[in-house]
Amino acid sequence: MQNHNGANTHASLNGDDDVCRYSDHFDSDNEVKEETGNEAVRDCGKKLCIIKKTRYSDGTVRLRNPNIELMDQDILYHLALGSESHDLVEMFGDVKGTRFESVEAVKAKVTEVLNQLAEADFHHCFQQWKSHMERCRDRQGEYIESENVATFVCMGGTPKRMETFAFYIMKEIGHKLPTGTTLTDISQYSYRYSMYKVGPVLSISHGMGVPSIGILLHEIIKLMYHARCKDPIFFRIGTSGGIGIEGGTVVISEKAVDGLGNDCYQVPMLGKIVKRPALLDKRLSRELKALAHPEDPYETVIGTTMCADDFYEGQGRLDGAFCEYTESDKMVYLQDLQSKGVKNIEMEAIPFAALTHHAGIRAADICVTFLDRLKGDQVSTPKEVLNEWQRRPQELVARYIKKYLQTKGRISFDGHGSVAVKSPRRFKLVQQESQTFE
Ligand code: R2B
Ligand code: URA
Repeated sequence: MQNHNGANTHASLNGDDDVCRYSDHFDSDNEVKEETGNEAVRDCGKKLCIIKKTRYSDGTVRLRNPNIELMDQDILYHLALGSESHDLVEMFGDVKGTRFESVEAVKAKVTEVLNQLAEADFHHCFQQWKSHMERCRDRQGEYIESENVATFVCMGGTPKRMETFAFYIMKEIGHKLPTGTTLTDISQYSYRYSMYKVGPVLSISHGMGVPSIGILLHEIIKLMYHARCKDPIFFRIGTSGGIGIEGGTVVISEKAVDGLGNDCYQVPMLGKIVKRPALLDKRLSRELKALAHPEDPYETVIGTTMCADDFYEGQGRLDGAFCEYTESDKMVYLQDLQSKGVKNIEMEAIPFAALTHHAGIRAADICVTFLDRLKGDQVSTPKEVLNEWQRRPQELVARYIKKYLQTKGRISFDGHGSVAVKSPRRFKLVQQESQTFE
C-alpha cells in the first residue's frame, strides 16, 4: 500500500527501490510475506512484489473489476447464464460443511477471521451473509453453507472432447448421478460453448484460437466470482504440433510465447496495447509432471509452448491456401523455435496463461502433440489413434484431481450439475437473449 507520499507502507519492505510495484508475479511458488487490505507482498525470488489480492479471506475469487458488483445482474452471455436468472452458487458452489471440535474453536476461528478482514472483505462478507440468510429463508432453514473444495475448471477445444472428459472424470472420481438423470450441457442455449459439471469439476469447450478462449475466460472467471468458488484451478487439455518430439507426447507448458516470441498477451484496449504476462503456475506444472507414470507408453515433457494466431501460415505450414516461403525458410524457423526451448505449437496458451495469471488463478496447459512439425505439416495419423492420444492429457489431469480429492477425503460428491433457477422471469430472458443473438 502507498501512503500519501507514494511510499509503500508494508512492514516487510525496507524501501521502494527493491519493490516490484503492482507486478504480476503471482505464483503459488512465491512465498507470501505480508497481506494488507487489497494488497499482498510476495517474494518472487528477485524482488519483493506488491500484488493486488485476487482472493477474499475465505478463498473466493475477488474480481479486478469494481463494476461487476454494482450491476443489477451480470449476464454471462456466451454461457447462457446470468447472476440473477440462475442460482450460480447452488449450481456451481459445491458447498460442504466444516465441523469444529468445540465452541472455543469456533470463537478462535471467528476472531482470527475478523482480525484479518479489510474493508472490502467486510463488505463482501456482509453481502455473503445477506445472501446466505436469503437462501435459509427460501429453503425454510434447510440450508448449511461453509467450506468448499477447490473447483477444477478443465477446458479444451471441442464440445465432444469435453463431453467425453466429463463422463471420464465422473467415473474416475466415482461421481454418481441421481437415478434417471444424465449429464447435460449447461450452456446448450448459448450455441457457443459447451459446459458440463461433475461434482467439483467443470468441463468446458473453448473453441479455436485466442479470441474464443479469451471471451470464455472472462465469463468463467466471473462465474467463479458469482458462484463463490474457492481457490479454483484451471487446466487446458489440448492438442498441438510438436517440435522435435514424437506424435503422442504430452507437453506441459512452462511458459507461453506468441508468434513473435513475446511472452505476454497483447490486447488493444481503448486504442492502446496493454501487455499482460503469459505466466503459468510453475508448481502446478511440476506437480503434474510428477504424476506421469514411468510405465506410461508415451513421454511427458515440460517446455515452452508457442501460441499461434493461425493453424497454417502462422505455424509455418507449407500446406495452407497460401504459402510465400520455402521449405528451407520453414525449417530455419522451426529449428530456431526448438533452440529456444519451444516444444509445441497450439493456439490458445497466451490468453489462457495471461488471463488466469491476471486473475491470480493457478493454471496449467497440457497438450498432446499430433505430429512432429520437423517431419511434416499434415495431421495424417488415423482418427482412432488421435482419439487415444487426446486422452493422455485428460488422464494426467484426472490423476491430479483424484489425488487432490483423496487428500481431502472426498472422492464422490452429491449434486448433479443441473440448472438451478433463481428467477424464472430472468431465466427466460437470458435464454431468449442467447438464442436471439446466436
Ligand atoms: C490445437 O488444435 C486446434 C487447431 O487444430 C487449436 O484449437 C489448437 O490450439
Ligand atoms: N493444433 C495446432 O494448433 N497445431 C498442430 O500442428 C496440431 C494441432
